[in-house]
Amino acid sequence: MAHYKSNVRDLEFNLFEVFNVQERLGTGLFAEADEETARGVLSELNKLATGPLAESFVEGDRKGTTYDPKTFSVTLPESFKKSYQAVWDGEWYRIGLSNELGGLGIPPSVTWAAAELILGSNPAIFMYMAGPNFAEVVHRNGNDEQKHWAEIMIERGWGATMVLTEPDAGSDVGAARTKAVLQEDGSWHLDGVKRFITSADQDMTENIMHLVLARPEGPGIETRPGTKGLSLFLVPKFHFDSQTGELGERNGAFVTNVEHKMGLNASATCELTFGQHGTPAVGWLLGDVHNGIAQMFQVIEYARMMVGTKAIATLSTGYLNALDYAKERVQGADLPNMLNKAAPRVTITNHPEVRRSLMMQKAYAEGLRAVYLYTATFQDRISLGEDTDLNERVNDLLLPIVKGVGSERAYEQLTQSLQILGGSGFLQDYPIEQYIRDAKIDSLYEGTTAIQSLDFFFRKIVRDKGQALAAIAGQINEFLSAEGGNGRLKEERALLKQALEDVQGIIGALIGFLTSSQEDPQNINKVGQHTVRLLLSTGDLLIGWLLLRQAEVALKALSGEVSAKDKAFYEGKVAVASFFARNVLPELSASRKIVEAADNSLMELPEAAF
Ligand code: ST9
Ligand code: FAD
Repeated sequence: MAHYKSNVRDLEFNLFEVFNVQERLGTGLFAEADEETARGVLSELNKLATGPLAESFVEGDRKGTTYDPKTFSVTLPESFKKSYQAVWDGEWYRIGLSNELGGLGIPPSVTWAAAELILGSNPAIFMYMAGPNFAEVVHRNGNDEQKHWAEIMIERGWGATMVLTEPDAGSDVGAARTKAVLQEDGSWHLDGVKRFITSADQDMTENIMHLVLARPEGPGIETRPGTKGLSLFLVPKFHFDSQTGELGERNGAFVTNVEHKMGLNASATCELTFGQHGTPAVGWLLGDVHNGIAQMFQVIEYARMMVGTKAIATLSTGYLNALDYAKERVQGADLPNMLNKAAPRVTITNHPEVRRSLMMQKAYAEGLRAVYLYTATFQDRISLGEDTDLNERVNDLLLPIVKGVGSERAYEQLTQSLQILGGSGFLQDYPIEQYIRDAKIDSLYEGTTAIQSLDFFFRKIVRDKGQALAAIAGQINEFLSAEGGNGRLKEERALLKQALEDVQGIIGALIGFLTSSQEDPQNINKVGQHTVRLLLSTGDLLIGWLLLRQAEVALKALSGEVSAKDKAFYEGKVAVASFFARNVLPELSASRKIVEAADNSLMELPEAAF
């Protein structure tokens, strides 16, 4: 049986019972979609994800990609290509597109819920499907001719890449040296070596459009350092007819190496060399404007949401695989009978430590799912033009949480999923070891966790002057004062209130260090020691809050008639919210104390003492 265990019930619960996405269906850009359409998308895609897509997950890992240095080309296992074709033939790439480019007119929240199914089943497939989504960015920013190229990219099913990283420019994108030299005909010749480029070659699409950051050179062009001196160029693998898309000569962007990785082996991670193998690498400036980093961030924002959702999808299937195993595995007697050597042996779900671990996995898997879908509801509102300024700020604030917290907690909890299987978890007979290897990358690419945390504090809180943060704190306070849940969740609400105060306390302390750094510049290092702690603490606060919101909905449902299956589902919701509030939220008080007591001894220690 295929490895993937999806959770469509929980996706639908979030969409239609908690966030009430149906209220926006049938309006504006979503005029053509209703609840039935949305449920239909999830149900159809779920069949594909748990079947044909999941089937090549293992072979994609064990066989991986094959690189031929003579032809600079990458090939993929046949089974993997078959899975990719299945999702392409179903035209599922359309769900992420705007109506103008052939999208299905469903809201981002439903799109991301659907994306979870592919990302949990076979994430590399999703990544190879970047073409249409990246075409959307080309269309949004391009000149008229490039807008047509975007349509060609979608019609002809081309692949696409985002090309930033170089050996000496990883987190520090602004250190990039690849240059683009202006030619007389208005095109540019790129020269340089990029590394770690996802999907830079494959044998599934006839062409690949590389979206490349490079430093422009030419008459009248001022060379500027850092990210602001980078422009975005469109560099196709094959030249093509601008009108029809018919392929022409090979362009001079060649894959010169493919990395051997810990996981995600079906996804080709390539060194991409421009203009150094006898053929010029010809590119075109996107939109005829030198605004590369801002244009690339339109891709990055999408990709960061994707990476967080991928991590969370993997944690969810990891947890559900562990749960199934635990329900079957018989080992030892239960604790009250531990001294009775003749006591009946029980399934391991009867051991408190196994239960504790399973409940923690459930809390993070379901809590983080709620976080990314909550984030997507702001994207829904932006699409409908509702209070766009504030909703964009809130979406921006939440992205590093989806990406940074999603990836860190998923990896951490996946090791707990493996633990539930005992020694069997270490074997390739079960999918969890692959999940762990495949998910580790999520805290690294698209900006490491440290980078997410700096973005969160300096850009999304300080530069935003706390507007987005205040909007979310306002929603949490509203929840706290609403007194729902029939008085059942009183203690948990008190814990949530304390958690909110603790996160606000952490932020207050960090802002204090930042302010005092105007007098003593070293004080900013106190901030830098604790931004990851802040990011993770805010993630726990949001998870705690959203699980309690879910519990309130569940309690309401339980007060009426429900099927036996739904009864168990809703009881699980109440239990997991209460568990998280009691077992995790109190830890935020300790984090606050640690941050408030921060000093710079760590930074003053000589390197030799490490
Ligand atoms: C990578 C790819 O790792 C990994 C895999 C990709 C796979 C893609 C696949 C996609 C799949 C799609 C499939 C769809 C299928 C659909 C089917 C549906 C079912 N927000 O702070 P400053 C901008 S790629 C927005 O001074 P520094 C802004 O313009 C490599 N914009 O930065 C700003 O100007 P201003 C990823 C932001 O100190 C300007 O940058 N690499 C943001 O110069 C300068 O800002 C990384 O992510 C933001 N948050 O540079 C690098 N931040 O201020 C990580 C900045 O005027 N490093 N801007 O507005 C960083 O992010 C650094 O912080 C830095 C610092 C480079 C930005
Ligand atoms: P470094 O930047 O050298 O970081 C090393 C360590 O230092 C990290 O722990 C980091 O958090 C920390 N650090 C660095 N700077 C700071 C700072 N200012 N403050 C605090 N800590 C800091 N790139 C692309 O352009 N396109 C792709 O498609 C792509 N796909 C990838 C696929 C894979 C499998 C991999 C491994 C990478 C991919 N990347 C891609 C590159 C990826 O985005 C970078 O690896 C990532 O941004 C980190 O850069 P780095 O590896 O150079 O690490």
